[in-house]
This record gives sequence, structure tokens and C-alpha cells, in this order.
Amino acid sequence: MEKLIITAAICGAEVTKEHTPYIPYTIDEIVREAELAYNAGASIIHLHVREDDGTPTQNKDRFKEAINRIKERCKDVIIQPSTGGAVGMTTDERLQPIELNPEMATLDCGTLNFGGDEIFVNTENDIKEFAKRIQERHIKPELECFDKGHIDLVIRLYKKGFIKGPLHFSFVLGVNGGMSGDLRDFVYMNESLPCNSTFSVAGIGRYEFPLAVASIVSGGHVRVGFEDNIYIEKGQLAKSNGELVEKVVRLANELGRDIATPDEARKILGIGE
Ligand code: KMH
Ligand code: ZN
Repeated sequence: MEKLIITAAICGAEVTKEHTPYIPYTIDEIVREAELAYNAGASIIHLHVREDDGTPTQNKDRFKEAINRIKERCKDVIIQPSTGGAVGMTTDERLQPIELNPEMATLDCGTLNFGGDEIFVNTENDIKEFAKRIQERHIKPELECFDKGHIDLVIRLYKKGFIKGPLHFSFVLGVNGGMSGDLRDFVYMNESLPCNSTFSVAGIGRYEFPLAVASIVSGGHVRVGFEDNIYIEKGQLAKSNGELVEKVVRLANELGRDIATPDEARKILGIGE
């Protein structure tokens, strides 16, 4: 099997210090968390940034500072800024970090309820526009799919030429409003992918590690981090993103799957080809 690419979603937009004191807000905190995750075995950092008070922002300068500082500490790591941002942001606001020409960026592939009164809006035309803007900069999109219908939409847009291959999907399972993280749902998503695509799985909350194992044994890749889950085990907060990545490395070792370096991840994903 291919080596395992571990993505660390170190910050996100929704988790606050009330949920866990270990969530990073400031650039210093974000850089430290990125470094801990990288040292533990993450080859991709899925990046959101915040104002110092924790407010999510897609400000380009804030991303630039975070990316430059992370690269000083983690020279070869792949940075994957979010174009999802936070619920309620405009599309222009969300797209700002791609102007920095990162190697990767997320492309969210459908609209869904996001808990409470929140709706994460990604209309078909939004997705086409995001895909176009990401592709014209030769950035590798990570196709975030929160539901099976999102995969279908990607396939349709791929056939029409709006999204180019090779396709790399990210199943984000267990969001309140999206598909659950039950094994049955993971298998259904996996079996719905077109040939020659790659995928990673992000399980929200209690789904994080069971889905990591499912993906490790299925030949997929894994995302963990405070954006998705703050517990190292039931009722016990993880003290860093590094701890969450270390746990995936332990699971992969037990299951006989080697961990990809950033350069190996680039090859697997066809970045820079
Ligand atoms: N914060 C969520 C509303 C992404 O990074 O592309 C969207 C999100 C997806 O986190
Ligand atoms: Zn995100």
C-alpha cells in the first residue's frame, strides 16, 4: 500500500478556548501547533487563521505571516489553506489565501447544515468559481465532501471539465448536518469514488480515530487535529495536535502502514507535476 499521508487540521474556525485551552489563536500558537504536528509525522498542515482573540479570519496578510513562520520551522511541509473559512463569510473573503499560491487549498463541494442555525453555503456556481480560481494558479485542490452527493457533484463537474484530475478527495464525516462517520458511510463514500482518485478521511469528534483506522487499512489517508476533535481518548483532552498525530502514527505502525514524508506526499498527490 502507498505510504500514509497525515494531514493536521490544527486550528479550524469553530473550536474555542472554552472547548479546549490548547486550541491555537495567535500566530505564535498556530506555528507551535504546526511544528508539533509536523514533528509527529504530519506532512500537510490544513490551515485556518484567527485574530488574536480567536475570531476566524481569511485575511491574506494573516495567512501570509502564518505560512512564512510555519515554513521557517517546518521547511518541507505542505501548507493547505482553507477556502472554507467560517460559516457566513463571503466567497471573496474565503478565497483570499489562494492569492499566496500555496501548494494546496481546500475546495468545499456542497452546501450543508452546520449545527444550530448555521448553513455552510457552497452553491454549484460557487464551486465552479472556486475550482477555476484554484486551478488557474496550479494549486492542488483537496475536494472536501461532507456527503455522498458532494462526490456526485465533483464527478459531474470533472466530466464537464470544471475540475481537473487526478482527484484528491477529503471525506469530512460526522458534521451535524452532513453524513455520519459510521463505518457503513465511510465504505459507501469510498466505493463511490472514481478510479485513480485518492482520498483522506477526517472524522469529527468520536469518529476521528475509528475512521483513521478504517482509512489506514483501506489505502486512504488521514486527517486529524483540533479542527475536528479535541480528545486524545474519551473524556481526555489532547494537549497538542502533535499528540493526535502521534496516535495516528502509532495506529499506522501497528497496522503496517508507513508514513509519507512531505515529498512522498507530493508524489502521491501529483503536486508540482
Ligand atoms: N469551517 C467550516 C465552515 C474548509 O476548511 O475548507 C469550513 C471548513 C472547510 O473548515
Ligand atoms: Zn477547515
